[in-house]
Amino acid sequence: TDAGAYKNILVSAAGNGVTLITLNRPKALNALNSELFTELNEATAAADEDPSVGAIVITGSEKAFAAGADIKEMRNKEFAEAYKGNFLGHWTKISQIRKPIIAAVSGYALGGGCELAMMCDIILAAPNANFGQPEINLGVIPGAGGSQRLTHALGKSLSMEIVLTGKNVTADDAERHGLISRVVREGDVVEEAIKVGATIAKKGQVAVQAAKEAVNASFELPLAEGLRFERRLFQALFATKDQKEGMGAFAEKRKAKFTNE
Ligand code: CO8
Repeated sequence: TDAGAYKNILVSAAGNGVTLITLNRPKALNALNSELFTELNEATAAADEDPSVGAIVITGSEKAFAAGADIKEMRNKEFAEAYKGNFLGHWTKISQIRKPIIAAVSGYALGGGCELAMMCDIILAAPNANFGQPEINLGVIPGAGGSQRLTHALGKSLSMEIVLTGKNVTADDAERHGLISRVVREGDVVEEAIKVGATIAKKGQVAVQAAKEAVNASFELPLAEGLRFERRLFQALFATKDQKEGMGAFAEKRKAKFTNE
């Protein structure tokens, strides 16, 4: 899709194989309405298919990564309509993107915003980032992974406290408890996320996709199955030119030039 066709997001090439997607409803603190998510799905799917892209960065504004699903859009929904129409079911598509996605979070990442960040593979945060699942204050519960991915990341006690009381956690707390990989200096989070993306985009892309698949399998498979899955993928990579190039370059003391084959 032509990037100019999107109304709720901005898509740009950040160079070095990185696509930058900026959520762009700043006045609504990037509340995630259905149209925004459809656009996000289209833009990430397009990047996934584009051979010149090796990683995707998703960011919001200084004040808000995203303050949640759009409450005004949801407030009058009824059960039958939500259920039959699989309301917000299309949100799960982000987690099926094969290329690495890095969330660069500044400000509020609440409700669906926190869930979107957790659907990404790596979360980097600005010092003002704030994570939470305030759905309990709205008479509902998290609906896009908040009760599951948050618990995998933070453990039971803190996740329960966040989900049951609606309290938010700071960037430092999120780092301390393993929700994010690190806090980045003020003003630098997007640039740093693009740098990480560019580093990944330089690797052999077959191995990158296999690595993402293997790490994600650890959230779904029992250990023995996960180890078997990892080993099979590892063995399969000996069928790639990138493996010959990578190991050959090491032995010959030169830099590897991967061709993604
Ligand atoms: N939905 C719609 N509009 C929003 C949202 C939102 N989630 N968050 C903020 N806005 C709007 C405000 O209504 C306001 O609009 P207006 O200017 O027209 O009045 C504008 O953004 C600015 O917001 P505030 O004036 O409130 O800004 P403050 O700085 O005073 O406060 C807060 C910032 C604390 C973030 C506050 O806006 C807030 O509490 N927002 C709601 C946070 C929230 O409850 N999020 C969870 C939503 S529910 C959810 O995400 C469920 C996901 C389930 C997915 C299910 C998939 C199957």
